[in-house]
Amino acid sequence: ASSSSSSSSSPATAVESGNGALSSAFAASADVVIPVRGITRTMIKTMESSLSIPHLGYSDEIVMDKLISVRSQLKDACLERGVKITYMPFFIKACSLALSKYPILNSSLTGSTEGERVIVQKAAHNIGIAMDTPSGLLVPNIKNCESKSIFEIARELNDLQALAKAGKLSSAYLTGGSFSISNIGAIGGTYARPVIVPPEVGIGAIGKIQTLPRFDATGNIVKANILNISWSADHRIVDGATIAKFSNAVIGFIENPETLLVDLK
Ligand code: CAO
Repeated sequence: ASSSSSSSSSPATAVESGNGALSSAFAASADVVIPVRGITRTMIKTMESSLSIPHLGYSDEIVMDKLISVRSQLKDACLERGVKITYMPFFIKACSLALSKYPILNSSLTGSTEGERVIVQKAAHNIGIAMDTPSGLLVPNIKNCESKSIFEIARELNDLQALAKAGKLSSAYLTGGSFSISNIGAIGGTYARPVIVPPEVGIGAIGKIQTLPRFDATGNIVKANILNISWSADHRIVDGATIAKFSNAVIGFIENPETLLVDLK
């Protein structure tokens, strides 16, 4: 999930960084043994548990033209209030609104035997954000996005990024998530196959915005800002039609950001 490079770092330094990603620009002269601990240990545990979930993959593209314009209009005003606003808070809010329509995606499947099993649809939209931090992949969550404004979500995301950078994310931020988003496009790439974070049942991966040719309503080729979105859902309790409808709802909010105003609280 993350990488680091430094022409002056030795293999020993890279091992000490603890993120398990050795990407020094020189060829190592000997094998390096990396102890599995900390975030790497947690990642192994989470991913092994995720393997037991049958992942349903679904992707689509989003025309970002209107949101790019909206964000550029709001960017300076938010900065004056001390908050950097990116596309993420809009995606988080759009997902929260879509989760209200399709609450099965904000659920957990509990119980290990057939008789014990129940689906718990959660009231709180605690949306996890996959973060590439200096110590590796972490997924802190923003609690109760259903009752927060886009500005409040942006402010919390700024705070989480600062805490992650300083290595100070406490377990309160890292537990209790109910749905996740991974902005892999912040690093690069278009499509992904995101891995569900148990006990959640859904995750979305956002690709990078690309300027690509598309047809307009009259059949002319136009420049469009396109972002690909890839979803994974737990196919034991979420079917293909539901993830497709959920995705359409998110796309509707992002392509027409004015529709986010209707549910403003
Ligand atoms: N396409 C185009 N531009 C993007 C973008 C995308 N997908 N994502 C971010 N940007 C832009 C932002 O809008 C911002 O632009 P300005 O400089 O003009 O303001 C800039 O890139 C930097 O954004 P950011 O990365 O600081 O902030 P963010 O809110 O978009 O994302 C975070 C925050 C934490 C999700 C991101 O920094 C990150 O860590 N992404 C990696 C996630 C990851 O590791 N996923 C894999 C998980 S599985 O191993």
